[in-house]
Amino acid sequence: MTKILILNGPNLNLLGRREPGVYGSRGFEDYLADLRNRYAGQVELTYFQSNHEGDLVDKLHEAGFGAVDGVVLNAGAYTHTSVALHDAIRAVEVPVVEVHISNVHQREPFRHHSLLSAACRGVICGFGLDSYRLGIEALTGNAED
Ligand code: CA2
Repeated sequence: MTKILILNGPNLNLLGRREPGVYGSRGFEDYLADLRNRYAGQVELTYFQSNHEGDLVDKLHEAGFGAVDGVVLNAGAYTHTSVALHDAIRAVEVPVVEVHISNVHQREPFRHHSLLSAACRGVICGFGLDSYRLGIEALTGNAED
């Protein structure tokens, strides 16, 4: 069974409770239950969220040397600031797909640049929570090269 870690960064614990116009009205744990049902028997999904940059780096290290087959990462605002996460993504041995719920390119200019994209296998943004499913599809080989 393919193992995938979904890693969420700062403030994503607030999904469904604030800013529904940008991020939708569903909490992540609720969506995760649907994803687990969808991939039952095929993909084992583990989930971790933190508001702390170092915790996200630690989790990438823990997962990224064979504990999982790939990582779907929404680093939240750290996407735009974190050299530490860039370095961690480069350091680990498993592919990391960067995802965003919103289309960051339609938003404020400071969201247009990602420090992580160059280190990631690919980037998916703007499809709401479905961005995570698309990230899983990419990692499980359902997306073509
Ligand atoms: O669109 C995305 O997924 C983002 O990664 C979300 C980040 C933002 O800083 C990125 O530029 C784009 C912010 C996540 C904050 O999530 C909230 C959820 C509910 C209420 C408030 C914030």
